[in-house]
Amino acid sequence: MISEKMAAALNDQMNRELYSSYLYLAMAAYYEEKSLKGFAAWMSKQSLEEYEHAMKFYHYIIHVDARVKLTAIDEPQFDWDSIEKPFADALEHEKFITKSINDLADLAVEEKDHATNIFLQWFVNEQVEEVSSVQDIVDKFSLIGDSKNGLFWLDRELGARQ
Ligand code: OFO
Repeated sequence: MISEKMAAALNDQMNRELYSSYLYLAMAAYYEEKSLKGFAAWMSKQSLEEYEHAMKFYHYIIHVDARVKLTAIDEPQFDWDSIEKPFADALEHEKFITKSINDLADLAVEEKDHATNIFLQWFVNEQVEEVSSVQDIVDKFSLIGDSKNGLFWLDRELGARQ
């Protein structure tokens, strides 16, 4: 069993993961509209990954006999003023998610909830990967600057994401 406070915090994180999925889908749609199919495909895969993250919380909450509570998902932004801005925003968003995962892990330690703390370690590691991969893309945008060739190359590279 987990505490009510822990269950509420896990439900909040499930909502943030669903919001992340929604946000990346909005970014995918933005790139579809710009005919940047590779960026759209990358964001679409990211959206699916975030849905999977949300489902990990969903299953864990049920597994520990707590109550899943689905709350409203905020409406994400749907337009950006430059091609690289969604990735810059994604980086900020992943840093925010990292902080919220770390806060959850702190709460689990505070509550001596070892099982939840172990469950959260997967997310702690995942966030290192997520921030690093988005940072890498943001850095590539800086490198290519205004080059159209660079943009097409990056679109193709990101479209190859498995
Ligand atoms: Fe983008 O990360 Fe979920 O947790």
